[in-house]
Amino acid sequence: MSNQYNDHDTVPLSGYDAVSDAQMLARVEAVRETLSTRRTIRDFSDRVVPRDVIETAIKTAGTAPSGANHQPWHFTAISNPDIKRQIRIAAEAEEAEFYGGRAPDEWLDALAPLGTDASKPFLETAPWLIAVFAQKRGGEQAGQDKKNYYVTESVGLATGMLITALHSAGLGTLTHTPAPMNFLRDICGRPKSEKPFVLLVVGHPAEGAHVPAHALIKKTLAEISDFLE
Ligand code: IYR
Repeated sequence: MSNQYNDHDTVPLSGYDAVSDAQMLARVEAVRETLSTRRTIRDFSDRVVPRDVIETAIKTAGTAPSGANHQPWHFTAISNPDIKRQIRIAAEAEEAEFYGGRAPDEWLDALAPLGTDASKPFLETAPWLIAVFAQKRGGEQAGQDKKNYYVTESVGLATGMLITALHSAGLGTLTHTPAPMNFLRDICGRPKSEKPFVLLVVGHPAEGAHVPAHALIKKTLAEISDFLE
């Protein structure tokens, strides 16, 4: 092991202060309120976002739980206009095929209320794109080549935390998934062993941005949960 710990070493848990039931409820309600205003944004401002905000959001994502703590993710943050343009061109080519016949009617029907099409100008307008890659092999330390576990679950959890961090900072995001996304691996110079997971578009919402009204409607607590007490 090349870290400072031996196998089975433990350290005292920190970061969990004793919290009353009332405080707990107030805290979780505050988080619910913050996250309930998150909307998927497709209309971005070109306002510059400082790199250290993006770095801190990625660091936050990097604290996500993962199979055997292998942290099977890589984040490529792109603000370079030439690279954003390359990504837009490649994504729009995929989307043109998708909307032009590859997608089954049922899928296109499901997307109709969103009003999306093959045009993706936000890939150039937004100040940052974050390409998230999933690593089939890796390990607890960078540069290792061991089998990773629960890769999709782990990268999904990290991406959720990334979106949460960016929203908490006041930024808008779009979880963009042109399919297939292999072009991202080539443009970002990532190895074949990594699978593009999602392309996150990040920036301030454009002034006067609109979002689909129907997506405000969320399933109720009773519809998404049950309690076996
Ligand atoms: N990737 C396409 C299509 C698309 C698919 C789903 I599922 C969405 O929720 C939204 C869009 C696009 O980005 O337009």
